This record gives sequence, structure tokens and C-alpha cells, in this order.
Amino acid sequence: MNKNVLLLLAIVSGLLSCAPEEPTDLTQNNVIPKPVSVTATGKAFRLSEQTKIYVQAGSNLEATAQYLQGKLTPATGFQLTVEAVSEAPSEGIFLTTTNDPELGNEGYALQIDKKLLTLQANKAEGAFRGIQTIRQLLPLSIASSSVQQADWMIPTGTIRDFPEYEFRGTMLDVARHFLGAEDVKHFMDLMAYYKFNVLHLHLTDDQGWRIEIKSWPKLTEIGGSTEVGGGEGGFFTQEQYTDLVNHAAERFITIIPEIDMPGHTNAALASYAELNCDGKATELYTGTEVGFSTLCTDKEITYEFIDDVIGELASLTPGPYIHIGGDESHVTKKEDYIPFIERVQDLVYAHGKTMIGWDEVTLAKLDKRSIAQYWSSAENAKNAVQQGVKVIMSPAKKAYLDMQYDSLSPLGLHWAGYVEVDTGYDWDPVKLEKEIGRDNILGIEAPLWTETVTNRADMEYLVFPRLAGYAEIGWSPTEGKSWDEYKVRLAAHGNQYDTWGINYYRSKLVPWNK
Ligand code: TNX
Repeated sequence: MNKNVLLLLAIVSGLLSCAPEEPTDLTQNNVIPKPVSVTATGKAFRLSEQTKIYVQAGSNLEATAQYLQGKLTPATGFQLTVEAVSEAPSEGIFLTTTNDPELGNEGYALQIDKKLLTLQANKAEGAFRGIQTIRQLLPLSIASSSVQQADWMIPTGTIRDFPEYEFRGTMLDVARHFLGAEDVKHFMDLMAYYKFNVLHLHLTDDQGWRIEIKSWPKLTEIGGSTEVGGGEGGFFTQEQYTDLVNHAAERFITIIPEIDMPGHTNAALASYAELNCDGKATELYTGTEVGFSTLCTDKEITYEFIDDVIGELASLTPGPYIHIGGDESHVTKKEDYIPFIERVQDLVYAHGKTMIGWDEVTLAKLDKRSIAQYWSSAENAKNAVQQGVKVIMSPAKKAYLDMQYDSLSPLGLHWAGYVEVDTGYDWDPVKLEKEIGRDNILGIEAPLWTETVTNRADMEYLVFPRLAGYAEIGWSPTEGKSWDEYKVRLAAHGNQYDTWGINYYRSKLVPWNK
């Protein structure tokens, strides 16, 4: 045998002996949203029984370290105790703060060496986002809630990552069908996995009023008592709402409460006769039509009511925003609608919050701090830009989680078209309307309206896997993105959904792993 053959044999036997194969190329990861930059150094870091999670003493990363431990313990079965240290350790996982302006509030840097994995961020928020990346770099079975046999490796290298948009949201309509606090928390846990930072709760509509207002108790007693289809409805007590706000805060998610007005108000109009122009309470409504209700815009009691509602909500909500809806007020005359929005806008600022409204509110004169949410009218979005008001991009034909995937989808609507998984992923907020440029865009939001959604499984089916795509649009740089590359990463997330027992749409366009 000559030398070359011997060498070849040595290599082959070497390869065979080190089974299972080591995934040592960090650039071959399935992380969603795709990180800004990744370099690989070709070795592997291993979690073991002995691994500890260290956190820089005196930093505010302790809770984040505990969260990481909570995510890694069930599947590995390892203790992974959290310990504060004043100097960088030589091995284990180390969470530490840094001062790195490019990373901003939510960015992070990962340095993965054979013995030591270091996560750096300016803020706890950034460390939290980085932990989602660590979770996604580990073998898929890390998602399991019971102990799994696996080689818990992460390829070595570095990741630097930070978001494109500061506002990356989703919305849940808990008014059409009520979804309870446990479902909302479950949804937030999944949002966190994808680095979302805003949850907009559509709390009121024609079919239901879902938030307790102590000064107007009939809103929930009467207005919360049903839903689309005539089911029993429900509402969040203020305590439950606070619990949701806290759950969100632990995940660095801002809750935006929406009270839709002057249209979409039948539940309020059925609860209090005095809010109607004719002084008669309406019937409760359980259908799915839109645009038939309006508050009486020229009665003073209407503004006392709104002031009370916004006041209670503002004091329960630590985030900076109150959403006032303003959409589809088809039975409010334009000359009534505009002063109404302007007056309500003043009330929002009087309670120390920033106003957000659906794109129709741009017909009114907006405060420069106010934000318009584009959903269908380019004209309205342009009004916003002309007024110097920032826009949240939620184009129905791309970003509505309640649109059917295709004509066979058992759930969802299709008034804005079908939104297959590739359609939901493959668009750029900056290229949608030529008048709306990058500087006008605060971020993106994917709303889930619930006319056809009655429970958690329905919600999951419409949300997954599209949610992952919206996360990537909001977070990752547009350059170098492609559906063909993305769909392979998404396939791996299908395995996570299987492990979590999530009901997701197995689109034929995605090369699922099994
Ligand atoms: C339009 S989007 C609405 C909602 C519906 C949704 C259904 C918007 C501001 N208004 O009232 O639930 O379509 O897709």
C-alpha cells in the first residue's frame, strides 16, 4: 500500500470512530430570525452534567440566567446551577453585560468556544433575545419537556445580532372569540422564542368587551357575556390583565391594549343605553359583519366614558401605548369621525400615553408622536407620512394571520387573499408602498383576528408556521434573504412544533423533516 492509501484509510477510520457526527459548522444553523452575522470556528461546545451558568456579579442578568436554566433543564436533565462571578470563568456558560453601541437595547453577541460560551449584551433584554438563539442552536430535542438522550453540542464560532426594526409585534383579537389568559401566555412564550417584543391585544369589538373597567361594570357583565357564534365569551379581570402584563414583561414584551372606537363598539352600546344617540341599548351581537356600530360622537357622556376607560387602562398598562382602533367606522359621518379621533387623541395624551390607531385615523390631524397602523389603505398610510407620523406595517394581504393559507384551509378568511407560508415571508415592508420609506416605518405587526378561531388549536394552526416569517422580516437584514434558504430552516422548526404539541399548518412548500 502506498502512503496516500494509508492516509486515506486513516481518515476514513477516524471519521467512522467519531460517531455521532459532530455538527461543527456554526453557519449551518436553523436560527429564526436569521442572525445578522455568524462566523464558524469548526469545533463544538458541549453541555454536560458539570456545566454551570455563570452570571456577572452585580449585573441585572440574574433573572435571564434563571430563565435559560429553566429552558435547558427539562430535556438535558442537568442541574446547570446559576452562580454570580466577578470575573469571566474559564468554562461553562457566562452571561455578561457590555457596552457595545451597535448592539442597542436588544442586540447580543455570542462567543462560543470549546469550553466556554459567552453571551454579552448591553441590556437584559438583549441577553434574553440571545438566549432564544442558544435554544435554537442546540439539538432539536432540547425542546422536549422530558429528559432526552442527546449529545448537547453547539458548534463553535461567533454571532453578532441585533434587530432591523424596534417594533416587532403580533396581535390577538380576544373580542370575536375570547381566548383565556392561559392561551395568551402560551402565545407569548412562543412569541419570545422568535424575539417579538410587542403584543397588541384587541380587547373590544362588536361581539365582546374583554377587559374589566371598574367604573363601568356592565361592559363586561353584559358586553363580555357572549362572542361570535353565541358562546359564553368571557373577559380579563384587571388582576388577570396585570398578570398578563407581568408575564409579558418577563419576556421583554410590551402589551398594547386596544379599545376600538367609534365603530366596532356594539358590545359597549349593548351594555350602556346612554352611549347610543337614541338612548336605547342595542342587542348583543354574535355575527361577523363589520362597520355597523358607532358611539354617539356628539354626546358628552361618550367622552366621559372614554376618559374613564382610557384612564383605568393607562394605569394598568406600563407600556407607552394605547391603541384606539378607529377602523371601519362606516356609520360614523366623516365630519363626526375626525373631531372624535382628535378629541380621543387628546385624552390618550392626557393620560400619559402615546396613541396608536388603524390607518383610518390619519384622516384626522395627528400629534407627531402618534402612530398609524397600515392595514389596507395606502392613501391613509401616505397621510401619515405627510403628517410626519410613523407607521406600523400590517398589510392584510401579507401579514394577516387570519387569512387562509389556500382555498382548502379549514380556518380563516380570504377577503385580502390567500397567504401561503411563502407569501407571508417573502415581502419587504420598505418596498410595499413607494411613499412609505424605511424612515417612516416603526416596525411590523402580524394580527390574528378571530372570527373563525374558537380555541388554542385553531389559533396555533393559523399562527404556525407563518409567525416565524414575520419574526424574520422584523428582525433580520433584508439583504441575502431568500425563501429557498429560509424554508430549510423553517422545516427544523416543524420538529420543535411537533415536540411542543403545536397544531401547525404543514404547508407543501416547506421540506419538513418527517
Ligand atoms: C378587518 S383590520 C378588520 C377587522 C376584521 C378583519 C378580518 C381592521 C382594522 N379591521 O375588524 O376582524 O378585517 O380579517
